[in-house]
Amino acid sequence: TRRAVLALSVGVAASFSALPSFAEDKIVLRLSSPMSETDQRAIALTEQFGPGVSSFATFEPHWNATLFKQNTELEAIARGNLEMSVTSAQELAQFFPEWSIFTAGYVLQDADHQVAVFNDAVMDPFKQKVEEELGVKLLAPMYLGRRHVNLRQSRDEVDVRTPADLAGINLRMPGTDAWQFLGKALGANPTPMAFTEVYTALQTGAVDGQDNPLPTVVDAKFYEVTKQIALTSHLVDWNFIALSKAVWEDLSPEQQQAVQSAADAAAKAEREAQLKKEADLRGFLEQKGLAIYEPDLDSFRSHVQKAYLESDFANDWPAGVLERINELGH
Ligand code: KDO
Repeated sequence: TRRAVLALSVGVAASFSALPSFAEDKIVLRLSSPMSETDQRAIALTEQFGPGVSSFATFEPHWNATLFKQNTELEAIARGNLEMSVTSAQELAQFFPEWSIFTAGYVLQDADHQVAVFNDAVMDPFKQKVEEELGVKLLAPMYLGRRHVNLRQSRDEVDVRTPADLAGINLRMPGTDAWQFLGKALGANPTPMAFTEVYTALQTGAVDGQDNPLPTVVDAKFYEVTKQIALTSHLVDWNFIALSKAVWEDLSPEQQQAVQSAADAAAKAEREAQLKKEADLRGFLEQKGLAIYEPDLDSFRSHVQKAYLESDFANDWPAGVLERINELGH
C-alpha cells in the first residue's frame, strides 16, 4: 500500500540522515525541504526564524530534499520523524480534499490576498483539521510567487497564446493529483516529477517544460535549459511553515510565542524579498536569452476556472469558502 511504501522510504531516509543531536539542552528543530539554501524562503528561515528561537531551540534546516524526499515531509512530521517543513496546499489536499480550493488556478490574486485569506476566520477550520488529524501546525504563509509556463522550445517552435497551444506539451508538474489537474487545466500533458529532478529532465528533453515563479527559475537555473516563459500567472502560489503539533505542545507559552513571532518575521521578510525578486528578474532572464511574454490571459483564466468548477475537486469545497476568498481579494 501507499502508506507502507511511504513508511519504508521515510524510515530509510531518516535512519541515514537524521542523527539526533544532544548538544546543550535545546530542542532540535529539523526542517526538510526540496528548496535550495539560496531560495528566499530558505534565507528568511535561516536569518529570521533560526535566531528568533535560538535561546531554546536549534534550527537545523536540510535543503535540496537531503533529509526527506519532496512530498514525504508531512507524513514524517505526523510520525514524529521530523519537526518542520515548508508545505503546500497541494500536499495538504492529499490528506484533506477541501484544501484543493487553495490549489485552484486563478483564485488567489496576489501576496496580500494570501495573507488576508490565511488570517481570516474562513481558514480556521482548515488549519484546525490539519492540527487535529495530522498533528501539524501551520505557522505562517510564505509567498512563492506567480507560476508561469517555462518551456525548452523557442517561441518559433511553440508560441503560447491560448491553452490549445499547450496541447501535447509534456509539462512537468510536482507529484500530486492537485498539480496534475492544474497542468491538464492549462491544456498541457502533465508529468509528475520531484523538484530536484527537473533541471536534468529539462536538459535531456525528458520533459518540454515546467511551471514555477521567476525567482525559482533563476534559483534553480532552469533558464540554462529553457528558451521561453509564457507569463500565464496561473497560480499565485503559497507555502506554509509547518511545525509538529507535538513539539509545539511541549513548548512553554513564552516559547510558543517566540516560535510564532519568528515564523511571522521570516514569512514577512521572505514575502518582501520574493516580491522584489519577482519584479526584477524579467530583465535578467531576457539577458539570458529567454523570450518572456504574456499570452491571452482571459483565455487561460476562463479555461482553467471552468475546468475547476466542473471538476470533482469543487465538490469538496465547503459552501461559501470560494465566495469569501473572492471577497477578500480586490
Ligand atoms: C515545485 O516542485 O515545483 C515547487 O515549486 C512546489 C512548491 O509547493 C514547493 O514545494 C517548491 O517546489 C519547493 O519548495 C522547491 O522550491
